[in-house]
Amino acid sequence: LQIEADLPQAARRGQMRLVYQPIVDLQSGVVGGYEALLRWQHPQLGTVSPGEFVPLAEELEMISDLGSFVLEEACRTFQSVSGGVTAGPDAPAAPALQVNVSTRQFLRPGFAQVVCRILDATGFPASRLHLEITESALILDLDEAARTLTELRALGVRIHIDDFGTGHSSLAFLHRFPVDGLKIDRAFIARLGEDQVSVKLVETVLLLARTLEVEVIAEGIETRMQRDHLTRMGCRWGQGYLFSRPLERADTLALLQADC
Ligand code: G
Ligand code: G
Ligand code: MN
Ligand code: NA
Repeated sequence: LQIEADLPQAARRGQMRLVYQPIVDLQSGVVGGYEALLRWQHPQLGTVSPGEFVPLAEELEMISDLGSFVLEEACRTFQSVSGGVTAGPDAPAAPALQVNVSTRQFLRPGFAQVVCRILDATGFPASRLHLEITESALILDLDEAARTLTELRALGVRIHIDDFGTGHSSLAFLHRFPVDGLKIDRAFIARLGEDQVSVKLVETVLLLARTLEVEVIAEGIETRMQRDHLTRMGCRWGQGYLFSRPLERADTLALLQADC
């Protein structure tokens, strides 16, 4: 497989880059954060999706290096803009940086130490770093997950559950593993106008989030109808093509600069 042969050198050859998708307050439109999304620009194959190469990187035991590259690049990029700013008491909160962490990367012993080292090296504030993990990261190895979560929270890093609703986490899990936010999978958002079950599901997640006092982000919002529906249901945060596609680094920096 060509991607298997080329993946080990891809980052070193400068073929890996991050794009950043804004996360907005659905009422005001104000940007509250950005999700970093990895892109592989392959010289022959064009853009290869992380959906394809992240599982491969996990199999090839390369996910820790790739994941560290992502974390460091994202933190460095954000810190390069907001680093020198001392916010006054009335200043709006600096935007969060959401970074995806694969299950194997999360469960690898020493992951929290890697995060700690990158925060130290870049100077990026832990409280602005929100890691997105999926439900499987919590379920596959309960002890390691509990240990890592505790260590990350001690650093002040926040944890969001990505693709929420598609995995197997139960209420008991959310109780045992305290997290800071849930991202409602875009499959449910896509069906909001079409079936009542999706509406009920989204309402249930919103209620759950309110009860647990965690943030909710609705993913994959593509239409005003979806946005309005979510706003009426009390969802605060949203992300999707309606607001913005993922932005190149330079465009992200320009937006961040304007905020500072
Ligand atoms: O951006 P796109 O829709 O192609 O992403 C496809 C999948 O890859 C999504 O599940 C997304 O969470 C994941 N992904 C995107 N960027 C990263 C990354 O930097 N690290 C990991 N582990 N997964 C990522
Ligand atoms: O699994 P995760 O939620 O991290 O995946 C995020 C992926 O969703 C990114 O690859 C991003 O490109 C994609 N995405 C973001 N907004 C939209 C949208 O409005 N519609 C669709 N179909 N995909 C989106
Ligand atoms: Mn994500
Ligand atoms: Na998702």
